[in-house]
Amino acid sequence: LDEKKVTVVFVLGGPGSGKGTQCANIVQHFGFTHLSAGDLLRAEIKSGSENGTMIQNMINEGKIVPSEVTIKLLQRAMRESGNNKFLIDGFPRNEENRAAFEAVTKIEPEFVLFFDCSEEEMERRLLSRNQGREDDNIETIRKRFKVFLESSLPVVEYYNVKGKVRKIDAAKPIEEVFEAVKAIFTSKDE
Ligand code: UP5
Ligand code: MG
Repeated sequence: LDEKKVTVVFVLGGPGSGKGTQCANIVQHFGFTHLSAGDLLRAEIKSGSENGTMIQNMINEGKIVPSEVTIKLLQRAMRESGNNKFLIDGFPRNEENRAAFEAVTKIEPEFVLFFDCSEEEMERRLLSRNQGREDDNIETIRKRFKVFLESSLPVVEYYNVKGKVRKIDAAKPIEEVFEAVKAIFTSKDE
């Protein structure tokens, strides 16, 4: 994987802000490969890997899995994709994730999409998602919100200082959010 020819966009936002939903739309219009760090970790649990139990315990507590685990999964998925444009969804989640990814891959994100949404709305969405995610219960959701505020928002702020954050009002209906997303990806191509 040649880091000089790779384009990465980090897609960040609180639990239930719509990262996965919008990434699916971006893939169809702009030719990116969508890599959800959470999805990769859940697949790792299912595969019966030696880290599976540890990952499962962390997810059920809303805690952040050590970066070396997540970065290995991301790197493998990038290599296997055959693409060179990636949406990395739900990563980096803390300062350690961010610094380790940069050190290991030498990749700097092109920009950071940040989905801004109130906790009330995110909670409503997660409680009605019904996709069988074990972390979609009110106790774990509260823990996920706390970790997001304490550990993940500082990463958004780090990139904001660098002028890399594209903030989107994610409380609007899905179609309206995607209009705002599209405008960002289109202006980037000009
Ligand atoms: N929905 C979406 N957009 C909507 C809109 N505009 N209006 C109304 N409804 C909308 O959406 C959530 C729900 O809302 C869906 O039902 C959708 O239809 C609806 P979704 O697109 O799934 O939101 P998303 O932001 O992707 O929510 P998700 O729950 O996936 O976010 P999290 O960040 O909580 O979950 P993730 O999978 O990234 O991580 C899970 C856990 O894995 C973490 O808590 C952590 O323990 C672990 N993890 C790590 O340790 N390290 C990592 O790097 C990544 C994850
Ligand atoms: Mg998601």
